[in-house]
Amino acid sequence: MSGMSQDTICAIATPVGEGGIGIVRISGDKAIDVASGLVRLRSGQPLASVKSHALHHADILAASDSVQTGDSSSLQALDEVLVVVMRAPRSYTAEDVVEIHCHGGALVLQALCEMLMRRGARLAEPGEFTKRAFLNGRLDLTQAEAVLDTIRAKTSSSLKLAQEQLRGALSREITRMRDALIGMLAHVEAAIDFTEEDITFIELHELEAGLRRTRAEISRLAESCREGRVLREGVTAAIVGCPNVGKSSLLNALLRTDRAIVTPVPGTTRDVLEEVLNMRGVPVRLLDTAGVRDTNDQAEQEGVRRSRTAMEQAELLLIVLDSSAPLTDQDRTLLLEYQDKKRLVVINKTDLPCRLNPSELRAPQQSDSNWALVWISAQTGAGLDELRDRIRTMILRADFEAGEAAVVTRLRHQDALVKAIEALDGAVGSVEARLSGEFVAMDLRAAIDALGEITGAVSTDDILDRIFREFCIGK
Ligand SMILES: Nc1nc2c(ncn2[C@@H]2O[C@H](COP(=O)(O)OP(=O)(O)OP(=O)(O)O)[C@@H](O)[C@H]2O)c(=O)[nH]1
Ligand SMILES: [Mg+2]
Repeated sequence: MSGMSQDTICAIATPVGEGGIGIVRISGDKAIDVASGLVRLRSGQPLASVKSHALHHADILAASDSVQTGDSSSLQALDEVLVVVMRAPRSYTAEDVVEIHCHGGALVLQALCEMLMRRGARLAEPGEFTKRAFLNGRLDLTQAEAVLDTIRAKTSSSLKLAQEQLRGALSREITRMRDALIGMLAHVEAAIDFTEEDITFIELHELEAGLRRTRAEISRLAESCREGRVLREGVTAAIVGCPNVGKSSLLNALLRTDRAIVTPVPGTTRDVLEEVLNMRGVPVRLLDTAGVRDTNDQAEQEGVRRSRTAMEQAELLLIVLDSSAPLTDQDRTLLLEYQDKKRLVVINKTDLPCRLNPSELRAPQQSDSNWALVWISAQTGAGLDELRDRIRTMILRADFEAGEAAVVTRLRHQDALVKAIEALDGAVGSVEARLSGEFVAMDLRAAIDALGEITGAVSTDDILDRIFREFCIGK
């Protein structure tokens, strides 16, 4: 991998399709050289001598390959552009970078990239610009991941979290804990070398306290992973219930559009409909499903089967009941299912006279935080604000605020933290058992490496490939 970073790479950095501007990005030792054959500055200056980090007005000249006269009359203007040169190390990749800002159209950008490749650049792999930024020490791995999270953020809370991480909040925390462990390892190793009397009691005592303190800090950070992932990835919530209770009406009311078909005929919805919405800062993937009932209609049977699949996928079920009718056996069955999931019972149609007996709707346990009940009218909008609040509190800890403390947002981070915790447990065990310092040192090293994997202080090609594969080309 490191050999490849000698290559000069290029890619279209903006989305495909029509746009006001489209940007082609070139990075590497030969970036300026590769670009200068195609870019003719209006000022007449050669590209190699222009001021760094400034925009220059230019034309892209497309030469047919056979014409090598260098005579500008045989060259054709491909587009009028702005060019910026960012000399190493003050660029995103810390290499020489040239960005060419064209008019945004697929053809121009494609043609430009092809010409750059003919002049010796190579098409960048997904995430390769960011990977170079990492390999050249501009970003650590958590920051590289935060670049992707910023691009993908769906709510302002997820964006805030990504920005905190990009500014290094998580790396600082990890590095601080890792440094503490490295300090302890140095003491243990010194004691091993100084063999005649092994480690003294007071040192052991301090060591054990230090190990326990760092273990507690790591475990607190690991606990933030659920919240972090909810904000980064969102959660899936399925709207389920018997036919005609108002599931599709609820989806429409939450989205404030007529997304789903609503009719007074039971069995209207067949396919699962999916929409993402921002629920008080949490991205929620909302699934509207077919009403569950026994039916002979084949299409409806398939719809019910899909509802089941949606219920299994979802972390949260919004179980909709119709308050204007008594509970049905089907309702009762549904209320008893999926007790391992978070369940919010939504009693709809409160604008109509109530014929439902609420005493039948006891929570499995009154204190269960995975169960709640709200009364709403999808038609008038009554109770929808409370519903939104409930959804948020069911999926995020009440006191959780993005950007207050370092937060872990990926399973990759959490897996590494768990590895570190297990290693520290081993180290504490060895200290307690008064085993040789070698054992303590071995576990300490494992914990230090696990933390290092998060920031990239310790990394393998395999880890890097997995991370950067998720990126798009041009980032
Ligand atoms: N009065 C009143 N009627 C409602 C309310 N919500 C839905 N309805 C009506 O109930 C009927 C069924 O609504 P839908 O949203 O299609 O119900 P559904 O649960 O999606 O039904 P299926 O897709 O057939 O399972 C429609 O006539 C709606 O107008 C409400 O809050 N109040
Ligand atoms: Mg429906």
